[in-house]
Parts: sequence; structure tokens; C-alpha cells
Amino acid sequence: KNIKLIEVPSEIGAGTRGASLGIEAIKIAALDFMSNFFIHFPSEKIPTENKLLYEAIESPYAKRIKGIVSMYDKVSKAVSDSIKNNFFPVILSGDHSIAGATIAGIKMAKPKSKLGVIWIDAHADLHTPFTTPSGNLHGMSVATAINEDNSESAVHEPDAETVKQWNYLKTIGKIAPKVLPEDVVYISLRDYEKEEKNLIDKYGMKVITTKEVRSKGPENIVRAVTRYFSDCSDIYISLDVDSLDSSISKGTGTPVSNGLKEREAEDLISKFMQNRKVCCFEITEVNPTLDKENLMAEIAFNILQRSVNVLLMS
Ligand code: DIR
Ligand code: MN
Ligand code: MN
Ligand code: MN
Repeated sequence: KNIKLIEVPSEIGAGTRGASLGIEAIKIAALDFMSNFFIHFPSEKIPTENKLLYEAIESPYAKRIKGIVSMYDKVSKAVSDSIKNNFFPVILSGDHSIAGATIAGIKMAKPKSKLGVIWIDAHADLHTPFTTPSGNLHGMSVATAINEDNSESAVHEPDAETVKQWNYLKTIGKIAPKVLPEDVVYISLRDYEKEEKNLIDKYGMKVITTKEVRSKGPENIVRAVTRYFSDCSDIYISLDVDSLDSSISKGTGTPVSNGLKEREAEDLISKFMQNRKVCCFEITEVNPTLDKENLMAEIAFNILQRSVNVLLMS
């Protein structure tokens, strides 16, 4: 496979500052490991809207959504173009809102595909401007992909401009939904709000806990997910590094206990990469400003390198 790196140092979707430095931290980890990984692949760096961090927040239930709209436009186009040019895009991003744009890009390049999504994350990212506890768009990316408002569980009434921009995110590329809720598989999900749980139950979304990964082993999990996605034509894997246990994930904005070990995440993802349906991979939410000795970025780099090596061999 021809790998292309797409770097998106955007952090306006997160509630904690510093994720925009995650990509550089991963590159520093590579250098510290004396690896020249990053000179091997073509890469494209997407300009961000991080200047919005200096401005007042206009939409409390969807913070800086104006900037997120612009990121969705740019990232979906970059991902779509790279797939159309026969590349396998590897997205390195600041915060996890970018994954909604990545999914949009995959569907723009492959409108007829039935897309399966493997969401490795402590969080469900199923909030909407109607339910969000924080207003942070990185907690809403899956909802944009499945075209969900969750009005049944609404607790806020966002203004008309916010709703308009939200509708744009859900329907970008004029394809909605881009993924069916049943075609999302959560791995290591363990920190969610009741509004998100309502959706997971309502749609019967598949959740694989850390405990299941540990008791069944990565190999059996990969086999089960592959079978689960047998009617899907393409698979996207999104790794939010807060899926890793909080003891080793201090370098991310929202660490949560009872997460994966480094080896478990690495084994899972590198085994998933052997599946030819996998067409895109993303690593997100590394925040070196919160870390000690760049550990989170080192773990992210190890996972990245091993996964890409598998892709290069297939
Ligand atoms: C929470 C936290 N569910 C929110 N979400 C995070 O603010 O929407 N997602 N940290 O990665
Ligand atoms: Mn996330
Ligand atoms: Mn998360
Ligand atoms: Mn199905």
C-alpha cells in the first residue's frame, strides 16, 4: 500500500489546550528512538483554525463550530483526494473532532461503500449540540458520521446559526448518514454520559470492553470484529489515545482508568491492519503539554510504526 500522512494539528474541538503539539511530539519520539520513519512517506499538512482560541466563544453548545466547519471541509477533501489517488491515508490529528471529517472524506471518495468504523476510545463521542456536557466538538464526531441529533435526549436549545452549522457537519459531501450506527464498533469505551448510552442502547451499537480484550485476547477480538463487519466493504480505524489506561496516558486531555495496555492496543491495531478492507487509520489526542518525558507520544509512535509496517507488507 502507498501510505500518505495527513497532518492536522487542530485542537479547537478539545476542551484542554495542547493537542495541536501532539504530532510534533510523535515526530520527536521517532527521533528519540533513532527512527527515520517520517522521511519515508509523502505528507500533507492541513492549515488549522487554532487562531480561534484567542477569540470569544460564540456557541457554548458547539464551541468554535465555525472553525470545525472549515476543518471538515479541508480534511474531508484531503482524505478523499488521497484515497482517489490510491493512497492509504494515515491521519495524525490534534483533537478527535477531525475523525468526523476523515469519515466524510472516505465516503466522498467511495460513495457506494458500506463503511465500518472501529472507534478505539474511552469515550463514545456521540454527543450533539443538543446534549453535550462540555460544548466540545471532539465529543461529537461519531454523531456527525451517523447523522444524529439525539433530540429525544435534548437538554439544550442551541441558536439557529449553530444548528445550521451542525447540520452542515452531518451532511457534508451530501451523504448522510455516512456510517450506520450498527457499523460502529467501540473498543475500550468506559466514560460516557446517559444521553450517549441512550443512543448505544437504542441502536444496539457494539461495545467491546477492556475486560473483554483482556479475557479473549486481541486475536479473538480482531476475528470477531472482522466477522461482524463481513457485510461492510471498507473499514476505518480511529485511535483516540485516551483508550490507553490513565497510568500511561497522562499525555492526553481526558485520561480514564481501566484502559488498554500499550501492548494490547498495538496487537489489536496491527492485527486489524492485515484486513484488506481497512482503508484509513487515524491517531489523535496526544497532548505533550500534560505529559512526562513524552510517554504518550512514544506509545503513539510505536503503534503507528507497527501498524504501518503491517500495511507495507500487505
Ligand atoms: C465528554 C468527554 N463526553 C464530552 N469527551 C471526550 O465533553 O463530550 N471525548 N473527552 O474524547
Ligand atoms: Mn474521542
Ligand atoms: Mn476519548
Ligand atoms: Mn451489518
